[in-house]
Amino acid sequence: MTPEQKATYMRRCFQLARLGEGRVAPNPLVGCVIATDDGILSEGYHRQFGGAHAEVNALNALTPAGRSQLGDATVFVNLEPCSHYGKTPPCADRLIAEGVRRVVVCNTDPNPQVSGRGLRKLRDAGVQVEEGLLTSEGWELNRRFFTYHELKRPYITLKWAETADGYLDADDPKPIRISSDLTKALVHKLRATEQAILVGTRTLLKDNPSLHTRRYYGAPLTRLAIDRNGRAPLSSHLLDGSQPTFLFNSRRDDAPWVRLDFDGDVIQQLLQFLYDHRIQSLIVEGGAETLRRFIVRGLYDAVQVETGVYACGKGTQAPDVPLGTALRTACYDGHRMVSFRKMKQ
Ligand code: AOF
Ligand code: ZN
Repeated sequence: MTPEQKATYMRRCFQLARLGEGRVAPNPLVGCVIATDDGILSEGYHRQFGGAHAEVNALNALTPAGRSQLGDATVFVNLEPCSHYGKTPPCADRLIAEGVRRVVVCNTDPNPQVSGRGLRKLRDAGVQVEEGLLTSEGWELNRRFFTYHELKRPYITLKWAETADGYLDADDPKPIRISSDLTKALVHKLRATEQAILVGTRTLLKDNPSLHTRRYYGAPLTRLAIDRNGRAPLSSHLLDGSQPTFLFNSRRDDAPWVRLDFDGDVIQQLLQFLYDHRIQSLIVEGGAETLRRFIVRGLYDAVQVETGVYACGKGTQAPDVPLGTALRTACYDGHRMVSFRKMKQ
């Protein structure tokens, strides 16, 4: 099989994997293609959390004719086949039992229950294994999963909307409206692809945000707020019981309140809490002080900024972050939407 053919099949795995977006977290997005030099015999992907893994779905999708060619075929999968009994039996065992002779893998699995054991199992059984094909594309696809396991914290996106002249908010007691109906829907889309969203005390009290994803489909997002002195009124939207919610404070520890040591490092404790709750991605939606606390420590991976069409003249300035690698730029209703990856240090 030519290197071009192999790359094409691996990219097809990425496409398949993406079909699981919004449904498989905290599991990774995984796609699998079983192919020969002449073409694809079958395909599969991890469809939902707790369900069959990509390799199993691809093997189950083989026709009898396809199955008879399995000994001559190559199994492409963007993540190392697992070696552990999780919610499903090990994929490596199934591949071996089916008589697969060649496997091409993109990324190894950083999950401590796997981490190389899947590949070893295959090799020990005489399967020819090639690893490391298109690793950076695969890393990008599963950036939340890899960041979580490698850095022991969620993948962090800083997100804010600023006025045309660079303010998050005017000095008025009432919050200003920056997003349009259309860009709100896009913000809901971003929220729907991440697992948790955080706001600070001032935003919680001033904006009374609901942090919903009503305008987009997806699993319910976990809502988080920092409320050191427990000042959120019981009528707060965040206390409407509609989605999983945690309020970090210094006093109470009964759900949805979570007590933290505010004399210590609050951000670190909060990230540890998310790690312990297997939350792999976080949007920090403001306000200025909360964003600043993440920025000064370089504790973020991506930034998404919406620039609205109206100026407000004075108020709280939007944060200043070093521009990294541009991911997407778009314009809706005259609103500029820019997202970029943090500059590599
Ligand atoms: C694979 N193929 O398609 C996926 C894998 O609880 P379980 O059984 O679903 O196992 C989840 C773990 O398995 C997950 O954390 C990751 O390490 C691996 N995911 N492995 O061989 C797949 N989704
Ligand atoms: Zn598996």
